[in-house]
Amino acid sequence: MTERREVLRALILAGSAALSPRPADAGVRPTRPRRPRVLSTWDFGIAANHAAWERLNAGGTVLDAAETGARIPEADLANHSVGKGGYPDRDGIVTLDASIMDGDGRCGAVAGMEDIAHPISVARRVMEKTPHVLLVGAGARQFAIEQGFAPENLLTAEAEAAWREWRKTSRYEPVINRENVDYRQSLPGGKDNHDTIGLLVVDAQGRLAGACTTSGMAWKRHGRVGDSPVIGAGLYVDNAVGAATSTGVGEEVIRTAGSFLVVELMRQGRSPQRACEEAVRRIVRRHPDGAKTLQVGFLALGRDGEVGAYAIQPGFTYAVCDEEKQDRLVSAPSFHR
Ligand code: SD4
Repeated sequence: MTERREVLRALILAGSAALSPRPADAGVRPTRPRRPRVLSTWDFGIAANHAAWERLNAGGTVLDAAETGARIPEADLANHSVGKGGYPDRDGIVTLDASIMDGDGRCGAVAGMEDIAHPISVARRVMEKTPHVLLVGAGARQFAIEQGFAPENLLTAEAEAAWREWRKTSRYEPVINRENVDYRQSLPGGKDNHDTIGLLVVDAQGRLAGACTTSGMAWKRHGRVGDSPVIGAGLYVDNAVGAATSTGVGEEVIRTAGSFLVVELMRQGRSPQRACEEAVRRIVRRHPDGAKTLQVGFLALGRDGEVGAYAIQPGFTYAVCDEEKQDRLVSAPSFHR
């Protein structure tokens, strides 16, 4: 008799638990043991991950690690899509975009900034030294100089040569995985230069941060800003759930609030992988031709270290660094084959 009553009581309790209002993060999947990890977009992510990983292991915060990692491609002159050496806009001016964010919602960004080689560090100063989130153009440059960043010419001879070549036709047409591939292929080292770096970090406590930095689409209209410095588009981080970043045609990512969408889908219970897949499908669905000529890739990191990656087209690679392996490069699955 007592036993039956116990069973009944247990059933009632279970039922009322199922009916009780769901807490805000109720959909979040149970977390597995935490594992520190660094993830970043494209092949050049390997070197960036290394630097971030070292910083983390030397006692740096996740923000320190994200910033340190992002500075590597920014400083690489052979990289024509990030930092100094990046391809200029159609007027021959290099303008840089970057954002940084941690899992507590602290964030900073700069857009369309000229003459400053490390926009990611300026973005961090915006976050830490101002009440603002985003500084643009001349104001961002002025702030950077006030903060001690030295102005310099960001247009390298190689990037200028590519721009002059492009001007012969002035055809603006983003090409999948490589903008204006014809011009890049004609240059030494041009072939492997991919797009934006988005870098995500989680530490052993499940604290997250991310950084995203780019010179944007090559030959863009002067003043054009992509997704990378737009919080929620190119980057979003929430310690309760995870982090996401994007690469590819920024306009598409802004239209769908892509990185925010990935994190929200994870909050509702999707794995990082399934969340990236759904965010890509949302973009594809907007295009009657199935987004055949468009590339966007998302990268996601759960607070438990779980990884997700998905792109519209094949060819999107990302680098993973953790205790087991320091230099893993993975090809992301894609919507189109
Ligand atoms: C942008 N998402 O400015 C960036 C650049 C990029 O492939 O990733 N290009 O739109």
